[in-house]
Amino acid sequence: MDNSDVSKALYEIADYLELQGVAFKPQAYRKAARNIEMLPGEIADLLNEDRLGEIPGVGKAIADKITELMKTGHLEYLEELRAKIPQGVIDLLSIPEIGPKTAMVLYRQLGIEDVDSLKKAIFEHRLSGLKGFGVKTEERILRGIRVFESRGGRIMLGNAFHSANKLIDYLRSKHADATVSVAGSLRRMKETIGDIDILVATSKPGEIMESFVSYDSVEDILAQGDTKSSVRLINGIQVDLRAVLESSYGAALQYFTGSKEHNVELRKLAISKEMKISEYGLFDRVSDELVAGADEAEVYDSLGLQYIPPELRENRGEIEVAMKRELPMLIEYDDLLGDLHCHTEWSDASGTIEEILRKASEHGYEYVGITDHSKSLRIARGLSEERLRKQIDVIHSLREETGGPFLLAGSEVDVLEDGKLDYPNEILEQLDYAIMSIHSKFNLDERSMTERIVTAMSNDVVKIFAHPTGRIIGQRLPYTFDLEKVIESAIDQDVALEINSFPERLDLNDTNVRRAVDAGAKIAIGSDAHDPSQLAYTRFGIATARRGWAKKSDVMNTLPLDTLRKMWGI
Ligand code: DGT
Ligand code: CA
Ligand code: CA
Ligand code: ZN
Repeated sequence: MDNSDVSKALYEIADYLELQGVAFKPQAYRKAARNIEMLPGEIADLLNEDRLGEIPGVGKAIADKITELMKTGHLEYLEELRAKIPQGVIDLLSIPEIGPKTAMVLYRQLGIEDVDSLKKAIFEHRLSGLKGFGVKTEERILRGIRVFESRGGRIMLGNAFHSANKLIDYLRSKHADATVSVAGSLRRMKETIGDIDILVATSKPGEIMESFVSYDSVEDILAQGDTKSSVRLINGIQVDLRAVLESSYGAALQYFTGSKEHNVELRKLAISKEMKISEYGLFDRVSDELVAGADEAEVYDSLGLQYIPPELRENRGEIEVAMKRELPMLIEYDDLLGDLHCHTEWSDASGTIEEILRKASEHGYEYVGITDHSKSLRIARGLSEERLRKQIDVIHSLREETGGPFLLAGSEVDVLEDGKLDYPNEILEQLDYAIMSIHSKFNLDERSMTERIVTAMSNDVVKIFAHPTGRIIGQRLPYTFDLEKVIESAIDQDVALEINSFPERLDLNDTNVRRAVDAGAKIAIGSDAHDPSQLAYTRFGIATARRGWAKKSDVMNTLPLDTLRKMWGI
């Protein structure tokens, strides 16, 4: 039970009271919740020292509730509120256009319990039957739902990364003397991000907070203080900014990078070593002397640990391994020597082969593979056999003309239902390599799907299996197949499993990468660029590889061109 758990419970109470039409009390609960969120220390310490009343906005009644919740893990008052109204009704309040009165009418009269049942009711035009509601109201609420959904859930790493970098550049440009870093799940490069966390070390927190809340893209200031401020950007993303002194910057960076689960383990380790750790530093338990604070690496070192890169901090065994100093040397962000998965305007992308080549050169690559779609994939304007032959010729002649990265003639070939590839062998043989992909017939049973994949892999021209599970974040689940068997077959057949770097895909994901790498499979990190600028997406693929504990040597496209060509016999 920590600060955020307590404030969450208080916010929930506030929402319930608001739904019931209670005056003033909701604001009081929210104020207390906000102040607890902003507490610099642990609320557990205040409870132990009987000092809850010192938190602004926390009077006797709220203090009693906090005490009950923290001591028993249960709060009777909140349970009673929950018993009266389903929690989903609270979510309705987050939809623009819906206030407490409307939410309660929808719940009482139509039994609408959450956003999904509200959508259903609108599609069935059940709202327009209510007094004071019309077709116009339905449309308005539906638009509100769209807005709610676009900002409600977690955001794709790619979007968050972009927004955060712009904001960080802005803060750095205005405060050259401050140290600014990203923290939280974004620093860990998780595939989706709840909110962006930024940490600054500064002796003038007030000034940086002022710049932060007056940033161009800020839509809403949720909180502003000297140690923490929160805003919502116009794109709906929430950003938390925390300011600390240089002397505790390393400890704060460690703490706010998380994950929470990693931190919990680290705290246990500190205790076992007669130390205590917080966002202020690592301290000797007895003397209270500071052991480490300014430098993050020193925090890990002082705990007897090898430095743990942020991408590994998920409490997936990294602390134990770091204790033995056996963490893998992860692939680095500049280790790729080429990109083997790129599309052009020959199929469904924008940009020419020459433009891809130019971008590849900017990335410092030795080689780049053009892999447009195959003929069956009509929606992606897949290349007919004739067009593919022509493209191969074009690639060969461009190869002669231009310096820079070496152009490889590839193809992203669909795997048909029976495991055959979408082009006859005589054409496939003219390619330098093929990537196999499943883009259709996702609903086979596990055995047939596994068989289909394994059959396709046995074709010699296939060097990479693209986006192996087919999942699309927030849109499509992976198809059903036996990943263990596919990994085995990939190893046997010398086929690399791709980490598709498209932010919506990141497939294989981190945990599957780890399974594949542990088993000894090779990985290929492809951008799947559908525009030359998207070659930069490999950054997210590399992040996923790192989160899957992959080393440089696990990744096929860190190999120099010569080695690759020898390996492929081209
Ligand atoms: P997110 O935003 O859901 O993608 O995930 P995070 O990991 O960025 O989580 P967030 O934004 O709630 O907090 C940032 C970091 O701050 C988190 O990774 C660890 C640390 N942190 C926040 N609250 C707590 C807490 O109550 N206890 C501990 N031990 N750490 C916390
Ligand atoms: Ca976060
Ligand atoms: Ca946060
Ligand atoms: Zn592709």
